[in-house]
Amino acid sequence: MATEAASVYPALQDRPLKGTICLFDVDKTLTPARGTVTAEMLSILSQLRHKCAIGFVGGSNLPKQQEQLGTSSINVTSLFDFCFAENGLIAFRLGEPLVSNSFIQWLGEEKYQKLVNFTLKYMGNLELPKKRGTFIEFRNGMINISPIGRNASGDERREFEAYDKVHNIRRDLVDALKKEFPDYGLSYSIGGEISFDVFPTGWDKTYCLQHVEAEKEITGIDYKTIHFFGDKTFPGGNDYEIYVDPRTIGHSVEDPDDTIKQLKELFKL
Ligand code: M1P
Repeated sequence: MATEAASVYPALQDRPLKGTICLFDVDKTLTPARGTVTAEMLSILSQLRHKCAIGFVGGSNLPKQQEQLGTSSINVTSLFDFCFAENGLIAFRLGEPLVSNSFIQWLGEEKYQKLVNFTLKYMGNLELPKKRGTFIEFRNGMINISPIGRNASGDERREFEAYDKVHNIRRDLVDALKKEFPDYGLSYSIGGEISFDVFPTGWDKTYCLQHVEAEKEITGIDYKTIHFFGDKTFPGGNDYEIYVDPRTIGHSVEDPDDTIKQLKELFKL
């Protein structure tokens, strides 16, 4: 179904800006934080897709991107040429899955359990205004750690985020993990409101660029112009590495309205 939907667009090699691709972060770039995409944004993306290739690269896993960008009848993988969930560890090209990579295989069970046990003990000693459930989410390419728990409601999320700004709960836990496991080769990224991601160093959003570069071998398209749009482009933000990567042209956005504004100016939409 996803491949059928993609067929209403010109083939990648027939787009007017053939060597250009636009990659987008999801939260606060295409949608409000953990919110859903607007019809206006979908329309702009569709217009852009007639000119060049488009893709998203999000830290979250694919089910969340499906919730935020797709609908019950529209598969998110049909809306973009390239879909990169978990920074590209889970990837789709024209609706078809690409090779994925595994955090647990990379780290190994023994080290993983040490990391989990340390984290759960640390969080067990925290006093917070509220705690909910799912404190560690095990994903394919990373783990996501949340001191309040991923089951927090919208209001509870905002309350935690405000509390964290004052008490630095996430920053201190990241520091403790770095100190405890200095030789694990892991990176820590505070990309959202209530959690942070943990993944092997190098498996940040630049990971997805290898799939973009591989297009040379598939259709011969050399994506020489790779635009990236994201809101967390500052050092420490989860868009930083790809934003400053020499292979991309980085665009920092305030929110989805700003993304639309910048796209209209850049591509005359
Ligand atoms: O896309 C940014 C982040 O979105 C979520 O963060 P939070 O739940 O803390 O707002 C998570 O899915 C996280 O993995 C992701 O990096």
